[in-house]
Amino acid sequence: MPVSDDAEGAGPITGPLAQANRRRFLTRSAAAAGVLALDGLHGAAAADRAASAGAAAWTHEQGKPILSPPYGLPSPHEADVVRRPTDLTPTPLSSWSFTPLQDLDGIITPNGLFFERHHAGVPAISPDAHRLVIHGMVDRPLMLSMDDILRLPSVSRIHFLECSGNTLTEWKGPKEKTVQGTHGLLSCAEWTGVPLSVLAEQVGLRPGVKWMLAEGADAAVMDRSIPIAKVLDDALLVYSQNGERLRPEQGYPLRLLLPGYEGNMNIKWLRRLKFSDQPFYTREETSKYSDLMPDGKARLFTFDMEAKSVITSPSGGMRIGAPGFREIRGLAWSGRGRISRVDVSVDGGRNWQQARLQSPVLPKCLTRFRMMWNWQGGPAILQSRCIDETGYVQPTLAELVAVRGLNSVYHLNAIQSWGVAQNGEVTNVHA
Ligand SMILES: Nc1nc2c(c(=O)[nH]1)N[C@H]1C(S)=C(S)[C@@H](COP(=O)(O)O)O[C@H]1N2
Ligand SMILES: [Mo]
Repeated sequence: MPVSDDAEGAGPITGPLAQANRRRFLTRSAAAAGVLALDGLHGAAAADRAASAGAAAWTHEQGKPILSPPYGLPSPHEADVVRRPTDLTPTPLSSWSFTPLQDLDGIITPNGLFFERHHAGVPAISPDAHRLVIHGMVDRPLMLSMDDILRLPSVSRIHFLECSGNTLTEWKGPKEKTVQGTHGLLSCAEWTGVPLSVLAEQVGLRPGVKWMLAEGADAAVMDRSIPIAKVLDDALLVYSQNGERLRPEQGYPLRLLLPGYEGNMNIKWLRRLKFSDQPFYTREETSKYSDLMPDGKARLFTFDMEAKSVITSPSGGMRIGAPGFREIRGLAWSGRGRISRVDVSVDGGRNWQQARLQSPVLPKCLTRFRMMWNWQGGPAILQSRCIDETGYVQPTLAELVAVRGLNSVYHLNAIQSWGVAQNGEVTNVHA
C-alpha cells in the first residue's frame, strides 16, 4: 500500500517536499516534547520498501462508473457512523436519535447524521400543498406558498442546534457510555432561508406586539412563544440545510431557526406564525421545557443554550492504543455568542491548558478545539471547559447542581469528564 505522509497528507513520504513537510510538522507539533512517534512512520527504509512493493488490488483495475449511485453515500467502511436511538422513550414516534459526535471532524454535521427529535413522527409534507400563515397583530395577514417564500431575500448562516434535553441522563451520575449518548442531541449546519425581520416588515407589526407564536404542521402541532426581540434580531425561516433542501426529519419544507435558543423552539414543518402582545403559555412551555428549581418553583422561558463543551476524542467507549502523543479534540458552543477560550485538563480539573481553536469561530456555532497530549500510560481524567464572549464560564456539575438542584431535566451544560484507565479504556465518569 502506498505510504502517505500522515502529517500533511502530502503524498509519498520520500522526496524533498515531503521531507520539508515532515520537518515542519514535527517542529510545529512536538517541539516542546521531543520525539513524536507515529505508528505509521517507521523511517525512510520501511517507507521505501512499502513504496516499491507494488500497488494495491484497487490500483490494478478500474473503479465504479459515475452515478453509482446518483445521490452519493459514505464508504461502506463507515457503516457504523450512524445516528443511534435511545432506550428512554416508549415509542419511536416521540423520541430522539443522537449524532455520532465521536466520529465527526470539523463543525458541520452531515445531513444524514443530524440529530432528530420528533414528538409525533416525521410528517410527509408536499411542498406544493404546504402553506405558511402569518396573522394576529399585523396590518396585512399573509398566506405564503413555498414558491412565495423562495422569492424573498435570503441569507446563509452556520449555527448549532441543541435540544435542551441534551445530556439529561447525567444529572445524578454517569449514565451514557459514549459522547453520542451524553451529547449527541447536538448538531450544526449551514442554514439558508429568509430573515424573519423581512417577513415582519411585509405583514406590518402593530404597536404593542411583544410575542410570536410558531406552530408546526406535524401531528404534535408543536407550538412555542418567541419574544419579538429575537424574531427581529436573527430568527430565520429556513428551507435549506448544508446546501440542499431540509431533510424531512429536520422540518421539510420549512422550519424556524432561532440561533442559540433551545432546540424545542426551532419549530419544524412550520405552518403558522401569530403575533401578540403576550406569550401563549403553550403546553410545551409550561408543563414541559421549564426547569423545576430546588424551592419547587419552575423557571419558565429558559431560551438560551448556555456555553458548553465536550471532548469528542478520546471519549467514552474508545480505547487508547499506546502511550505517547495524540490529539485531544472536542467541540465548544454558546447560545449567547462566540466561544472565546477553551481549556483542557488531563487530571480531573486540577491543572488546565489552553486549547487551540479552529477558525472560523462563529457566534452561536460549534467551535472545534484541539490540544496535543502526551499520554504516559497511567490513569487520567480528561475535561474541557469553555468561556464565551460574554465572560460566562462553563460550570462544573457540582456548581450547576448547587444552583439548579436535582429536580430539573433540561439545560445541563456542566463540564464532562472522561476517565482513562491504565489499559487505555475510556469511560464516562463524574469527577
Ligand atoms: N413541529 C415540531 N417542531 C419541533 C419538534 C417537533 O416534535 N415538532 N421538536 C422540537 C425539539 S424538542 C427539538 S430538540 C428540535 C429538533 O430538531 P431536529 O430534529 O431537526 O434536530 O425540533 C423542535 N421542533
Ligand atoms: Mo428538544
